[in-house]
Amino acid sequence: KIKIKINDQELTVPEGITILEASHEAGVKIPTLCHLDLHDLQLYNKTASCRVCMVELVDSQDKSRNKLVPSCVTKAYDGMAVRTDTIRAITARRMAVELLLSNHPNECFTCPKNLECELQSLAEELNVREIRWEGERMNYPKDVSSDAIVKDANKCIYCRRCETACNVIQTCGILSGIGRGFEAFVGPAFNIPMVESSCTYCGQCVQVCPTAALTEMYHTDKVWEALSDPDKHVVVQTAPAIRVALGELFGMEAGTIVTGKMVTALKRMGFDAVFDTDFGADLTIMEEASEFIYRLENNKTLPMLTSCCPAWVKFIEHQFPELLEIPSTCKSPHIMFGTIAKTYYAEKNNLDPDNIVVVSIMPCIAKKAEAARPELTKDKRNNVDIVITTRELGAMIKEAGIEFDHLPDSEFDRPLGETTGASVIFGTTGGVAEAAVRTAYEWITGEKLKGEDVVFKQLRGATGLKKATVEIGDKEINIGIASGLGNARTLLEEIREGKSKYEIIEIMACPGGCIGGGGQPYHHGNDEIVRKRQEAIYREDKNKKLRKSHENLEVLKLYEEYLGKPFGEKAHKLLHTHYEE
Ligand code: HC1
Ligand code: SF4
Repeated sequence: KIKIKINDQELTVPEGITILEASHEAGVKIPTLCHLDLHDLQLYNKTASCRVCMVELVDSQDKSRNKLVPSCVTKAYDGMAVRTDTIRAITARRMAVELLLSNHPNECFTCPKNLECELQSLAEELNVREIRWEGERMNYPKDVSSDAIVKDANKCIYCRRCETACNVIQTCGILSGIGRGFEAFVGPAFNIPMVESSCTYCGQCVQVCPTAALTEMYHTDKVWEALSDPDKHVVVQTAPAIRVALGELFGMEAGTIVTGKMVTALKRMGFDAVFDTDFGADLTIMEEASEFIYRLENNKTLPMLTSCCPAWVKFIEHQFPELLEIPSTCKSPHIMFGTIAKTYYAEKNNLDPDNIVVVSIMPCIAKKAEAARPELTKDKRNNVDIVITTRELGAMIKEAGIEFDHLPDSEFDRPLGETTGASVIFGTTGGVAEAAVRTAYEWITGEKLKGEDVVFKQLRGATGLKKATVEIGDKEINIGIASGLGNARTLLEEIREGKSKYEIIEIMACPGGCIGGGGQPYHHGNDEIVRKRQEAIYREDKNKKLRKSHENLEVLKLYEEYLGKPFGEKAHKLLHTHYEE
């Protein structure tokens, strides 16, 4: 332990701590911009590039030797004295922001990050009242080449957070510094369009970008257009992770469950039917558990990898093309849902599938690119038409003038709105594996899992890489669970080297799973938010009457009336897909 002083407050702090970390203990706020310290998500950005956290180091002998240092990377030492509130420190911090603003498009009104932008809130916090220097500006065209991510290099402040998320956490290596000095920004090597890079569209770079240099491609207007077309029957489905995060956009505590309010809001917006992607998740488990048992009993390729995360699918296609035999062939739940909406649901309700528009509300940016994949769009009748993120849904609710926090609860429509606890937990890392195990266990052993026996604790928690064993009858099933593509890489390398000991591997591209998705409300560097969403997902599971996918009566009816056997011929044709190198 060492003794230091911050603004005359004496503190005893552990050795090795930075001034910024020590300042929290003193209850002093030092503003930051490039800095990220997300312990739960293992994401640390300590580039010290923005200089917004400057503080004054006091020389007790000679004040003229005081110096300014960035507090995020300067370690405290015994006897150190720091002032965060001198005119020199305050001016230096404000100047850093003013210089960034001097080369920043002055378009806050229309910026997609308006009121969510960390540069904007810093300008307010630091009392910047004019942009003193205006001169030459960068003027790069926006990259709108992909269906998923928009890159606006003019708004890049070179904090390198996206680069850390992409290269260190996701190990994708797409983003790096380009150009020098005034013209520098972060983008794919040689500044090729995003669509030509190996980007997975996981959106983790978007989630951490403090400005609007990286945002999702907005598709809200397409939804309004569909809703206003009297010839269209517009159905909407909501992913499991939306209900535990949407409330944050309306000032609610992270982890508040807003399922009922969300359904009411969607009905008021004019959707013809409001359904739940959880139905598609239960359907996925019927197919995936059947596929797993088939592979296990017939000595086919194992481990079987889950396939519901489209960013992860892109990752394996780009980075491990020789392993494309091992992911499950199941389409993802929201795509399965789209297929069923345009076939079974259309037939049952005498609707022309060409007039049905399926909208998916997803916590994910990659789902936009997934819905546009050629093998899924070959037959437009089999897919999802528009994907919007949780944030875009929040924007639409506001646009519609709906006072979200005052809404009463409503229920999803039927039949595609019946769901179970197993499908809710898809929203968190470990959830797909747990849902699959609940079903595989009962199908293999013929025994019922009663009460809380459905909870497989060893598969739970937010850790990025989990290894667990579950006993199913006389078999031990080894399960690997990765969230974050860097963790996925670890498990895939084991497979490539012939060292994998798993029968099932679940992979989600985003740290924490879909609850930490690139399209979720911005966590602004607070990883407690993702943890609270996870707790809410587990609560929602516990509150459900039915907790196993194969108990979903509407799903069972769908097989009886339309699909035939799980993993049978018709189910295969409609609910399975293939992957491409
Ligand atoms: Fe997910 Fe999924 S859980 S991928 O993890 O399988 O996005 O939320 O909708 O499709 O169900 C995401 C979440 C989501 C699908 C399901
Ligand atoms: Fe990297 Fe993911 Fe961003 Fe693509 S979306 S650049 S893979 S972090």
